Amino acid sequence: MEKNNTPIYVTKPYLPEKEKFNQYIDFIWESCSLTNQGTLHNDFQDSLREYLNVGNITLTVNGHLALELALRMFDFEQGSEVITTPFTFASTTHAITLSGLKPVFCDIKESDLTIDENKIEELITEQTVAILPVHVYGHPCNVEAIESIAKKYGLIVLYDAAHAFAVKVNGKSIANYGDISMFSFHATKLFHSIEGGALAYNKSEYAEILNAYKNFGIMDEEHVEYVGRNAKMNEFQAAMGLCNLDSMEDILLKRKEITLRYRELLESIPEIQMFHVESDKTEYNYAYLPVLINTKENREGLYDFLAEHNIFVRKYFYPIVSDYECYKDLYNEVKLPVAQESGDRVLTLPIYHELSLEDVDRVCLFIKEYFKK
Ligand code: T4K
Repeated sequence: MEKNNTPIYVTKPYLPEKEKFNQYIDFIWESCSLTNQGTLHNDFQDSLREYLNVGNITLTVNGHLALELALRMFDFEQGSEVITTPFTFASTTHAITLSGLKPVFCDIKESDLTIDENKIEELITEQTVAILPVHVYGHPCNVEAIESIAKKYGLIVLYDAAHAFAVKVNGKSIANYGDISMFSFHATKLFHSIEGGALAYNKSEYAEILNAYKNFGIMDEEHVEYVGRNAKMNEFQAAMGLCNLDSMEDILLKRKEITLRYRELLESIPEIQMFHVESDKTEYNYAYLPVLINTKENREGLYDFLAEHNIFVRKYFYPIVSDYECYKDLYNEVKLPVAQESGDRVLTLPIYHELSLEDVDRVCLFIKEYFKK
């Protein structure tokens, strides 16, 4: 095999044309408005509202604080229970815990690794106030089933849609499901604003309070109505977001092309299970390239083998959250067999705009070589 030692990481941020970004930078220099809901912030908010086809957008400095703001908005009684998935990034569970609420873990489905909607009802108690599912890797949860459970029990649904930018279900933007959806615009996401996040929702009465919460609870110069945080997105972040939003079509096409190449090359390997979530019902965003390896031993072996060849894949999401040092004592008794096994077998392969099909071929050649041994 030809030796190519250029490192390939799991992801690489998309960067717009420097010239285009510089035009926004010139504008910032001229206006000397750097943060606190400036012109670019407001333009970005409007553009996102249109792109996501949703009633309201509240921009934030990152996705995690957006989740905390959304949880705070509902003023849940401290200690109340929130049903969520253990198969996610630390942020989802930490946001619940840091809000003084109790995460209750529900197992996931092997078919797409999202929360198992058939296991939610058995976890509902008098203390349950909300469901916080994750559209993990951009795979949409069963939004209809979750909505009907929430309606039946009077629960709030807050989606962690960190990975689900541009996903559509039943022809509708995913931002229209649940009470609020949180999107992350971190540099590692298919669409980013360096760091950044947004809350998307259709109830306009949430806007005033969320906008106050992200700015210390300040209503105007003489009135501070809420105990708020500082979670404001600045003008440089908004500039990057505005630049990148124009490239979405190109970004999605490129990621689809990469995904199809991986499928073509890997689907015949019996030790590897891939995911197909796009359908008549679902427009997917190709945000990640997760695969399940047949055993944990092979997952670890393949991870190391690829690293030896300068290919740095990731185990998103291992360990599952209920096994973190900070949570495991609380969840000893909780059985989450599908999440546990998926965490033991998952690998996310490199996918990013700049990744060439030759790079994909190189990754797949090494994967094939590993399984030949
Ligand atoms: N909910 C979910 C489900 C999430 O996945 C996340 C974030 C959140 C909530 C919270 O949203 P934010 O508050 O972050 O907006 C990364 C990201 O930092 C994190 O945003 C993301 N999820 C998580 C899944 O992945 P790390 O620690 O794995 O990233 P890191 O720094 O190891 O980067 C991965 C690879 O990307 C590197 O190997 C190289 C490349 N890279 C990264 C950065 C930052 C670059 O080439 N350039 C860069 O600037 O967490």
